[in-house]
Amino acid sequence: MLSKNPPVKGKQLIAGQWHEATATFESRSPANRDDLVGVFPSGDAKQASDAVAAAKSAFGPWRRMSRIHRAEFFDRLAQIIHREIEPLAVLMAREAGKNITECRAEVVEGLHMVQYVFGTGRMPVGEIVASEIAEKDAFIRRKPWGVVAVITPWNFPFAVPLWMLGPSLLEGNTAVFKPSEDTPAVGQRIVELFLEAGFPAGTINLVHGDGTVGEALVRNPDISVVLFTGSYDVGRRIQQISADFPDRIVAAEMGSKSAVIVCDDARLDLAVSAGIISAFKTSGQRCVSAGRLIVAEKLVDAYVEKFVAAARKIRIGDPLNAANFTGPVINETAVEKVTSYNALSRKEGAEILLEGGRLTGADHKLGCYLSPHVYRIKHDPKTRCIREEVFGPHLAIIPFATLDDAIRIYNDTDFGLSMGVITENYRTMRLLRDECNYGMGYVNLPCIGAEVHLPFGGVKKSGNGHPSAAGLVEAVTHKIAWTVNHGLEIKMAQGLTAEV
Ligand code: UN1
Repeated sequence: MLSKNPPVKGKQLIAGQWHEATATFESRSPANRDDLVGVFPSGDAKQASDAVAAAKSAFGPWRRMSRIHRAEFFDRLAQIIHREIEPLAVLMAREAGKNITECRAEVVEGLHMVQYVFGTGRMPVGEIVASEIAEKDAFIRRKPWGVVAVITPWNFPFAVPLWMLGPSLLEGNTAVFKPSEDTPAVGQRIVELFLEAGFPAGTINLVHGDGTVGEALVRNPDISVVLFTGSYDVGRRIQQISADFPDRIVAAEMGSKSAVIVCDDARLDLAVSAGIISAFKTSGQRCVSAGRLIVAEKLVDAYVEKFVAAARKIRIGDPLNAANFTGPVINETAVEKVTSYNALSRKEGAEILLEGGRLTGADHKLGCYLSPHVYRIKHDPKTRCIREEVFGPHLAIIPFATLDDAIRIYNDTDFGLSMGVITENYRTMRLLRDECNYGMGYVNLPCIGAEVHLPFGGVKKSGNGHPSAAGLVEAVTHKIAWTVNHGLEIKMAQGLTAEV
């Protein structure tokens, strides 16, 4: 599938001006390393600081604009995205290696946030609350923080940036966006669309590059909010650096070891589909992907048989062929990581049901293709392969005896992002809902597939509880109490005397 499209020429966008850089890096398709998607500037500390300065000077005029007018830029953006669904999806399939059907769905997911933000512009914002003093009106209002750093991953290179940029800009903040160095072309395209929609210069700035430029952004004292989705290690580092800035908000959505719990009354076919989609859609590279299926002992033999048969049939290949279920993993580092965890599972005593590994046939030899690795293993808290995030097609099936065991096993990781429960029993559903630690729970569904108007985020090492998507308004604004006296004399709350 060597592309005929010429490579994208990457640039930084600072204060509405495109800048080239001398130092560059390449973006190559994980489906075919000979396919050069583009060449991009490796940002440095100077560019990061110029971008923050541009966002800072655009902040005043932008926040003073009517909220409804800010929202109307998103209406124009929505119309542009509608027009661009197919080219954006094709670019994403090349650059991120996700199947074209998933890429289209992701563009639509980003569009949903833009539509949500536009609609929110005319919705009530803040609250009017009672005061102890009859003559006083009291309000809870929201203010934007200032400059937001948006640091995003390659696995959702379109939707996740829009989840973050949408609410940030609607509320009157300005942004510096650093897309993943694995998907800079999609990142740059997003910014081009914002410019076409007429967002004023400096409201959105773009810096390409690796962790060096990300770190320069995070160290900049003029950054008020960092919105981050990515690995636990990077998120933790952002939190540590940000501890020096007492009023800074870091909304970090990090790792996971999500799971689907298949109870003994589950409908088998539904449970198998939920497991396959949760574990292997996007080649297991969603932050919400299931690394574990926790299956009732009574059902596990029948489940394993059907599940493995279905997993064998998964079509892996060219992301631009809609008949394939999934594409490659993102890069060589991912191939190495997943294969080393596959080997670890064997070392840790797993019964291998489907041996995963690199695909090297004619259709796969130029890309980073991996087949699913599935094993059965007894729960043991010391087993690393069932506790650590792998981020690839690597799956443990863990039997459980009682619901208390299922809860214990589910909670026995450092993460808590997403959970699927397959049951027909409302008591079981409620027990697992309340006793497991996660941010997003699904019943008779896979543990992937969130919608933008719901909170998105997790607990423990999965994040600090600041939701992204629609709930992000909590991170990108701060609340103020605003109290107005309509009387001609001063009356104080709590009965405090006002006489002077
Ligand atoms: C992610 O993997 O970082 O819930 C985001 C889902 C998608 C978003 C995933 N809507 O699967």
